[in-house]
Amino acid sequence: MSAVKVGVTGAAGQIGYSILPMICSGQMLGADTKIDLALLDIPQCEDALRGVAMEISDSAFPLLNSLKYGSDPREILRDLDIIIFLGGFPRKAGMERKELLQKNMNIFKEQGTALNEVGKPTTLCLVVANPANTNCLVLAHHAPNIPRKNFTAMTRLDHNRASFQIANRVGALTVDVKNVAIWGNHSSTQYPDVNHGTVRGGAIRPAVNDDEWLNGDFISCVQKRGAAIIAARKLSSAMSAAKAAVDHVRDWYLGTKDGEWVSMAVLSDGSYGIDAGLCYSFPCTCVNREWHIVQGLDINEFSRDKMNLTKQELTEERDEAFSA
Ligand code: NAX
Repeated sequence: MSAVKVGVTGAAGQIGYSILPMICSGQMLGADTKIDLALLDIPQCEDALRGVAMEISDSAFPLLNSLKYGSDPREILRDLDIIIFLGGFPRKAGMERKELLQKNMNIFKEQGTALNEVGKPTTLCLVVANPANTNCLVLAHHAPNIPRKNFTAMTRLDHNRASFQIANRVGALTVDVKNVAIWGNHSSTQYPDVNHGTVRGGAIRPAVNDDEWLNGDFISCVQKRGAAIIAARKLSSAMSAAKAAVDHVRDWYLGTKDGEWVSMAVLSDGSYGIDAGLCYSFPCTCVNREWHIVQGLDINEFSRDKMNLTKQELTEERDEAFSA
């Protein structure tokens, strides 16, 4: 089998440092798949990126077929099979949300334009950099040569966090928890939904037997977990974000397990009343490198309100992003 060409932007950053060894050791695409790695960062981080590339080389990963790096998106994003977009402008003290959004819109406009010229129609894109859903929408908008279905944003970290909270509550392992779902934005308005999930093969609600917790602290814990990690570590989550990105790409590229779904932010097709085109997280299954939104789930009034709230936030973000 020929090597899979994997690109990572923002590769000199914290998530980059965690994800690159996972990719090169086969955790993402399997132990038999060779990797051609292409790393992008900004010119100001050239030295740091060179250092990361030296460390990757020195790790002597048996699966690493080739390695290139640089700061020109047209050169680095050319002809890739998979791109993980970690690079973005970080929020600084005193910065307005709108300003952060605009700075990142400019980055994703530039990278989308480059991708449109040098990408392949089969390139699969995962946007991790925040605001992830809206960055993804902007990237897709500026790369019309690539199918809309190839653009996704990451809510898998939220999905994994929700699975852990349930497992921990009932004394199970995360592998025993299946089919939680994250709806909406990767932000504090997201809705972690356990109504269709199972733990050790039985429904989550009766197993947990505490609706007050499930409808209250559980939801806010998952919504605010990123902030809790920053408060504790003085840095944003990186190891768990890297693991989630690897999980997202693996399941997309190699397929989800029978009877199981994962959460992915995708360009809505109008399912569940979410406006077509909005980048919204849904429960999805994947087969043949294509995602499908899980259909036919019953949505109660509590869920509908929460799904609408996060839809509203995404609509505002989208309008701001495209108003400039
Ligand atoms: P870092 O600030 O450590 O690294 C970001 C890297 O991106 C830096 O090396 C920077 O030079 C580079 N960069 C900036 N502009 C670029 C451009 N135009 N082209 C290429 N590279 C560029 O951040 P890190 O902790 O690695 O986080 C990366 C992104 O993931 C952030 O936007 C962060 O907010 C986001 N996250 C998203 C998560 C999710 O679940 N979707 C969770 C984790 C994380 O917070």
